[in-house]
Amino acid sequence: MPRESLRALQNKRLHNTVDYVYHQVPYYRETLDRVGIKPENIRSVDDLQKLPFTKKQALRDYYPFGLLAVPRENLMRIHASSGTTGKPTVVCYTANDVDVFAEVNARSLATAGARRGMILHNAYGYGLFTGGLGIHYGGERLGMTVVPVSGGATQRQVTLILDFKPEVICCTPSYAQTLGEEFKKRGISPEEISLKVGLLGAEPWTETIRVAVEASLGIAATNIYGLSEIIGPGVSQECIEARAGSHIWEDHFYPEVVNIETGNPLPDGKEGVLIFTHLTREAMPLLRYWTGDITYLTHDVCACGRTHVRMGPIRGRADDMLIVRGVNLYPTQVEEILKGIPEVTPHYQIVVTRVSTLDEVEVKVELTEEVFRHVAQDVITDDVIAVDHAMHALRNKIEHLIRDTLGLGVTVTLVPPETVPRSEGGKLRRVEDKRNL
Ligand code: DLL
Repeated sequence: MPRESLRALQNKRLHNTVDYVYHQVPYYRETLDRVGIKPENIRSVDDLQKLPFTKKQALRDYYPFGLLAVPRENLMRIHASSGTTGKPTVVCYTANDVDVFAEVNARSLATAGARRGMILHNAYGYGLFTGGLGIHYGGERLGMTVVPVSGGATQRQVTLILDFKPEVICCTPSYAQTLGEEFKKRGISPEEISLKVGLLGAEPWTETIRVAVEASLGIAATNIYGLSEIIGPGVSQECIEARAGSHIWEDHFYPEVVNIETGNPLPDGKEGVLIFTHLTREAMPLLRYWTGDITYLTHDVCACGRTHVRMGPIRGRADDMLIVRGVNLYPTQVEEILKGIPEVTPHYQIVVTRVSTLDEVEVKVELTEEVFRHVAQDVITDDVIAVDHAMHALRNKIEHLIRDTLGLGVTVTLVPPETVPRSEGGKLRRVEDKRNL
């Protein structure tokens, strides 16, 4: 759709949504009344800035059904995201919302190169988590053959992939790494694996992981992004043609990126907090929802021809950002540094502790199989001093790189292959913050 037509559609849908929530959701009527805004004041997306943000706290305060714009009986589905603290965040769908959920996921799959008739190995978790069912409905809508394997039971997953020969896999990037390692252990080369493309998401990942996963599974890895509050997976998707940012399905979810401190909108290319406004949601529409995810937008024309705006990779969540001795640190920044070091794998873990008043960061970094074998060999042949030197030098190199790039002193611990925690199907937590802040 040409951008002018898209804009006209967004303006109309936005006005309808604001009018709808003003009349159906007491929370929004009160919020808009408080800032003196009436639905007729919101005629175009340029008026969005007049509206306050909706934060996650509102969903907690009105748990479970207080933000519904429809009678509870009209709900077809309820999902929830696991709250790490307290109550989960509940998200509700009417039949029409489930229809849009299927549509945006079918669109995402097609954008990644999936087609009718292909087999989809869906290893996102089924249940309250939106990943499994969202992709499932999308695959069916596109006319694919869906294998609802869900997360976990890695041995069985590998067997099913070998037997059914799916072309498409959907799972978290960390679980794709786990599967890749399992194939390798079984001595199966990437050329022998039928998979052609992966839609990986639900957690932050980097080019390092993309390269590793593509090499081990023999796929083109694409990014799929989404969050429960907006719909689940299928909010944005990288196109197979360019794989340069993820197209946001902005005819349903209107995006903005704003300054984390001031809330002011940022221009293309500038990183800030990603905000979404529902344009077609029935059960629980949200205005200017503060995702907490950090990224940037670009309206540059994409090589694939799609006109939908693109977002960059998610650097992390504003609330996942570690502040260590005053320095802001995202785990993905450490990952980007490790990428340049051939002796180590993309598997790492960051442990933060506080010794009296001082924060200490330990980065556990896994040696590659090859380097580790050399080390072991030298130890056996009694060249322990050489090993000591080599490992000391490697550790120093990584510590210096991190200090020079991030301005943060850390301790690097080199660990043997396969000793850093792996994904067992769901999202992987790469940070252990033991500070009890
Ligand atoms: O993770 C929905 C989803 C399922 C997306 C399957 C993609 C694939 P939640 O559990 O509510 O929903 O978690 C949403 O996960 O705010 C981001 O912080 C993070 N996230 C999701 N996709 C990506 C991605 C699902 N591609 C939260 N890259 C979001 C980085 C992502 N982070």
